[in-house]
Amino acid sequence: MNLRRLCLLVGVALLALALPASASATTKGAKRITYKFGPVNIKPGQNTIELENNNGFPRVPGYITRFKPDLVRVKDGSIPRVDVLHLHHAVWLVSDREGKRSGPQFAAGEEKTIVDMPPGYGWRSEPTDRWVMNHMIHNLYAEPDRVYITYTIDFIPDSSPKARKMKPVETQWMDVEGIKAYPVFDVHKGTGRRGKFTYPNHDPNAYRGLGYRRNEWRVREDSMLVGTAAHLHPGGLYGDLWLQRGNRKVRLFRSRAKYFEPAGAVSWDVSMEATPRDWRVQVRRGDILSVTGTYDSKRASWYESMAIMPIAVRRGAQGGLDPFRNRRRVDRRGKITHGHLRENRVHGGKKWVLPDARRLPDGPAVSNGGTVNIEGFVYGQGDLVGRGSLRNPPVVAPGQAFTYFNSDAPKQIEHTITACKAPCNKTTGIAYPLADAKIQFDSGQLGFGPRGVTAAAQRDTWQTPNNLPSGTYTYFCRVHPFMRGAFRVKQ
Ligand SMILES: [Cu+2]
Repeated sequence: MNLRRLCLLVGVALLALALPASASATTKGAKRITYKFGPVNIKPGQNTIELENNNGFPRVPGYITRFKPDLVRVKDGSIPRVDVLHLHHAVWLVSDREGKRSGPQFAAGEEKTIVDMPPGYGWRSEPTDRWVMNHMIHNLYAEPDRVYITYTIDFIPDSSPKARKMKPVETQWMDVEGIKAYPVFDVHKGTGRRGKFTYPNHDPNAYRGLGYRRNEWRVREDSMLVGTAAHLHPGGLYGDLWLQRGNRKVRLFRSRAKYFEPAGAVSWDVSMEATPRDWRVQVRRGDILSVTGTYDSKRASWYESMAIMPIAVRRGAQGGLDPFRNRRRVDRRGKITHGHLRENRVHGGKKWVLPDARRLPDGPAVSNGGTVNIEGFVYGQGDLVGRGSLRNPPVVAPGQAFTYFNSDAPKQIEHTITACKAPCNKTTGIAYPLADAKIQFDSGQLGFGPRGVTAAAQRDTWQTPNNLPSGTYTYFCRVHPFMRGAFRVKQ
């Protein structure tokens, strides 16, 4: 979906208020202002994408030099734990009155990267600009909540003498899936090379039949790049920015994920490396920039992953290093933009009360083509969190298949059946459970949503594979990972 269509959708979206919450002086000539977008009402188990008008931006002309996103509860201002409420993404779309600047300007995922321009650079902001928020807040539990998306900016108004020396940058959106409301790809365990999967390089079906590559940007005028950092999901190792000129290609920056997570590259307990403050790269008209994302594929599958590297660009500007002549001075190690965040403190994977499904007695037999319902966040049979005989895995004969049906779909509650390594019965947290079973399967998010603007699979059923060897298969819901279940293949 292109941006124009996104903006059209805004017409039918709800109007939300964004209010300045606090202001305190910071670096010379700049004001630090926190805006609150919302309140956003969070429905039980929601995982939906919304587009809404956003009135939270400066009412005088000037420059935004720093941008720090967050998510806070309305009731007490606390930051929700990421294993409970999750800022899947927020994208701040900004357009000016003439339509010269238009598109995603700032973006955040749960890694909450802070954008901080080197001195003298900033995004132009006019009171006549139009701001739109594209957000996806994921409720991992059935309890409703209310939150604000907050963003703290450093702002240099035109009335400040500092503003006269400011050089405007714009955001060039670089995304392996191009500009889409839900730009995702799957990383399957065991794919790629030597335990690493790079998208699009390792996916033979990426961009098939398109006639162009979604991860590329052809530079239209000589320009200078000023900064970038990657957005990845758990499992992500690094995002790379490349430049091709004729038949020469060079890497401009590798944005590495620094995991604080004790279990490694498996959770949102991470900070991304951004370019060094003095990183300046000269690009020429006709150059092709591209982005790739690399994930760990040894430990688990990572469904619906992202790889995005927005670049701050001085369009039409000369200056900066020629990356072919200064390879080493350009492609240097970056710096993480924040330390460990307290909301990432519940890692999961501890002993819990759930049974080991492999030792449970057989549940009822499901006939070939039979159905197991999912309702009220409970798998109809074989739910490990359920009581008594509900826990016992339904049994299907080898070579046969049965269907999971999501009865919660009309309530915009999507569930998945995603294989996890048995017993898959430990406590839920940001690092557990994982899609780490030896034999992988995943249903997709069973449910329906607006076309192109949803994570839902646009169906409410999923059929189990009919080629599974005998055994007990444990699974979880990727959307609500406290949901655990099992089924059994048995003669
Ligand atoms: Cu679910």
